[in-house]
Amino acid sequence: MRTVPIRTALVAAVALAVVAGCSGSGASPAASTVASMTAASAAPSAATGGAMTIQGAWARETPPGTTETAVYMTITNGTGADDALVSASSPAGAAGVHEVVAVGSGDPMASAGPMMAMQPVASVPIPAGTTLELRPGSFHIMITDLKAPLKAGSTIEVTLTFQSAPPVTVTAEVRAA
Ligand SMILES: [Cu+2]
Repeated sequence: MRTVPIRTALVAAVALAVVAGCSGSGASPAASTVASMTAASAAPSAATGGAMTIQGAWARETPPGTTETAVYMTITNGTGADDALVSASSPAGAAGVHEVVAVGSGDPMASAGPMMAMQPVASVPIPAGTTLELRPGSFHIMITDLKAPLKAGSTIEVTLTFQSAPPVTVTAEVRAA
């Protein structure tokens, strides 16, 4: 497994993908999920609130002419029960949960690493007591068809829907990135 090159490619690919948009990524039916979920274990003290705790929510400022962005945050499951992030919504545009995957065969003769693409994901597990990190190169909330450009310093609201826990609405700070 060529995990190191993939990790490097992830960062670069996402930066490119955000600029170029990812509307074409849905046309990759042969995409194989190589990027694996990394739900880091949360400190026990973070799981005593009895609820989903969202921290550090931010959205990427949109370059001129772009009508989509990605939103990142950490979600800690303090409900005491296994759960999953299943969908997202936002008054700013059309929101969905995305993952970053490697596409292609991973041909060892190829000089370049696997190509990265984004695609919708139906559900992201968040076991009890763990923290799911939505970050560049991994899971994120994608917002397409933005009604207005996002300027750094402004905010947007995003509502997360879980399999079991009640929905949570967070305010994401727009940052230049
Ligand atoms: Cu995306």
